[in-house]
Amino acid sequence: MIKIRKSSDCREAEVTPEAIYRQRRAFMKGSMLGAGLLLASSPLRAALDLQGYKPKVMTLDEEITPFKDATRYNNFYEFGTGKSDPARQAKDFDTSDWRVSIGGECARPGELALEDLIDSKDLEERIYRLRCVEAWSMVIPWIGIPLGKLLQRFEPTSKAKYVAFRTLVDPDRMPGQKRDVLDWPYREGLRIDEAMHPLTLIAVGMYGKPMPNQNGAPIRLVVPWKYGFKSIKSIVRIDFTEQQPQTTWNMQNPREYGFYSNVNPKVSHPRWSQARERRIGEFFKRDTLMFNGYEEEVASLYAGMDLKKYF
Ligand SMILES: Nc1nc2c(c(=O)[nH]1)N[C@H]1C(S)=C(S)[C@@H](COP(=O)(O)O)O[C@H]1N2
Ligand SMILES: [Mo]
Repeated sequence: MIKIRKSSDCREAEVTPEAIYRQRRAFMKGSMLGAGLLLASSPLRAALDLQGYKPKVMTLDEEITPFKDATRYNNFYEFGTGKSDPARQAKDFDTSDWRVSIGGECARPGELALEDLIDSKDLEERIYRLRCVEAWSMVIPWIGIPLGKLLQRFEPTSKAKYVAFRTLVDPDRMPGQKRDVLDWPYREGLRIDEAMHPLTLIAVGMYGKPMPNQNGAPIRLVVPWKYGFKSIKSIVRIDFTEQQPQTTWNMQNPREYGFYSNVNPKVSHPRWSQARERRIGEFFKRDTLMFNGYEEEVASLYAGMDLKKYF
């Protein structure tokens, strides 16, 4: 079984991000990679200086999904329900002046612009597997910071047992919201210990670039041991809560989607097995790993829990 390095083994990169990508070219086939971190003008560039960051790098010795697949095969219902819809329909989504509100059970609630929320000095690159509940998977080099590092600044109280997330609601800018295929806003939630886990990332970029719109610009969650739908995109609100928050897919179909949604090859979706998956770009299926391959890091969070009941 291929293991990622544990987060505690993250090494501080001495080299520039460009050099890191050059080193990795052997297993990176994305066509944009020659461009390294030379960013086109973008709102994020002004807000967060991705060119200047010296990332800690968490590697994963698996082939990285080509950039064009990761940006053309998406789930983002705010921009349509087809896999190719988000790339087209989110093309002109304007994410400048983005603000995120943080509230609920914390001592220092606030509404912050992106650059006040995330210090570009803290940005790290993390190559993670992402496993969709629909049994396809990818390997993505994200840029972000551990969510816990962001959350602790707001000083959660002892009542903060969960963290709830919401996506923007704006049907004029998110045309998929003109239909009620989901009960908008898209909502997600984590138990506080899951949110604080060092693997949980709040991401603002991928492949050395600002987050593409279709992948959840300008700021999204990435929880690598859970099915992809937990990784909520285009976040505008984060609340610490005492009660377990509502989550979109659980509200939509509680029989099929639980709150936890940990990747688990032994617990089938009611309509299909979760035992195997197809890596985008590969022909043969591969076995799905317990907790998506992050068992060593996260299994202790669920010690004593019946994962068939808490799926
Ligand atoms: N706001 C929002 N976030 C979302 C979704 C969505 O429809 N809306 N889809 C989820 C699902 S089902 C998956 S698999 C991942 C896909 O992320 P990607 O398109 O960057 O691969 O985003 C998740 N986050
Ligand atoms: Mo998904």
